[in-house]
Amino acid sequence: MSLTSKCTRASIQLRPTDSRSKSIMSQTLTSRLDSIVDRVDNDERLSLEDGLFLEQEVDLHTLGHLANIVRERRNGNVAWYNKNIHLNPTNVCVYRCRFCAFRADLRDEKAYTFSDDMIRERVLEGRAGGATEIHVVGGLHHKKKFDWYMNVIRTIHETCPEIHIKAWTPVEIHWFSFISKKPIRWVLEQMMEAGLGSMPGGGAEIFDSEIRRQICEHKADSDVWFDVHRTAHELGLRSNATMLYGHLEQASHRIDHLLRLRELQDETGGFQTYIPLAFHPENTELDHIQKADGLFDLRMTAVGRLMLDNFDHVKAYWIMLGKQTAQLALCYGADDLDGTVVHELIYHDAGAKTPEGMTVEQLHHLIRETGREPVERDTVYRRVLRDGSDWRVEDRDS
Ligand code: V47
Repeated sequence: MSLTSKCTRASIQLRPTDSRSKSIMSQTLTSRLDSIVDRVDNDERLSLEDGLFLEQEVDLHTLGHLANIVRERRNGNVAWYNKNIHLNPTNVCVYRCRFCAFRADLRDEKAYTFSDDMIRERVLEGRAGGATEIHVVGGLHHKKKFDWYMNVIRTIHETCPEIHIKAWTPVEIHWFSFISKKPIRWVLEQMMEAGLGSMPGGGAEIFDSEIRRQICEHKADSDVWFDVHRTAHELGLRSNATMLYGHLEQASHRIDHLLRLRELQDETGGFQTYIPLAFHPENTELDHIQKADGLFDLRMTAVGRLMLDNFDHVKAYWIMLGKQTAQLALCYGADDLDGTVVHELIYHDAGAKTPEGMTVEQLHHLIRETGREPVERDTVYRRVLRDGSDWRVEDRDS
């Protein structure tokens, strides 16, 4: 195994000044890596210092090798995917996150808001294509009352009760609590009654308060993000978690972010999947930043897999990574490619060049090319048995 020394980044290692100290340093690094390898082999927890070491000192192939051990231990050779459709009911948003290309002001030319008929049409399109899930997130509209957001969920559920509704981030739930003047728990209960099935992982960005202040000031902070997920888990909802990387953050912020996720997962066990998200700068206020490259994306996938020892799944969101990096990610810790993803807007507004959706045949081809076995899942990772657009979930005991 080889080690890299990236001296230009903030580093936990001492810089060598002569050949003797170089050799001492190399021994120290090697024994540190040996200790990590042993712990990964024995399914033991890695520390904050290990996380920084992995990020800064360990080469990508070694990272991938280690992450793949964890990936295969949890998911074997399976690569999960689902048939899903996206609905962003409005892009009008009171917040002005600097990384966001999707949002619009009330009177912007590109501002839009879905009517009930448009929502129904989207859901019926999903049903006709055999989607098992609808992923719903959007802006926080200046003029819409809590009931409008409730109506989005109710309309979807009434139109197609069998489709799983994965909707709203903690940022939205917090906003609903603010406009309804009701507690978070009440908001979640109302949404569940209307048809909410689980929550996506968005709105996490980077939990560090100083970075958060610089990229999304005013929006719900990390305490709120965790409070909403904790409450959702207590109510029996499963949820996902993301991390937005490749903007103003440093390695220490990323490892801190992962450890905070791991801590809540120890407490509740309610997270299903971790999704590392690369910042796409086009059409944002941070467009001077160069997008992270594929090698860095793989690094983030692998480090996430290694640090989040209590998460079952790591997603390679192909829409964001591009198809080839997403394929490689299946050998660098990821076990899930997300889905057919029809009508994605958040990444495409920010310059993503990937298609807005993929067919099941294309997903199968992509997965099989990597030597993995494609398995369709529903939102809560039950195997889906499919006959065209008809589907049912496999009994877990069969
Ligand atoms: O929270 C917004 C990110 C997230 C940009 O749970 C951007 O299954 C990059 O959470 N460049 C929303 N990222 C997407 C999300 C998600 C995606 C796929 C699956 C799941 C899941 C969740 O997208 C936001 C933010 O972190 N984002 N703008 C941008 N310009």
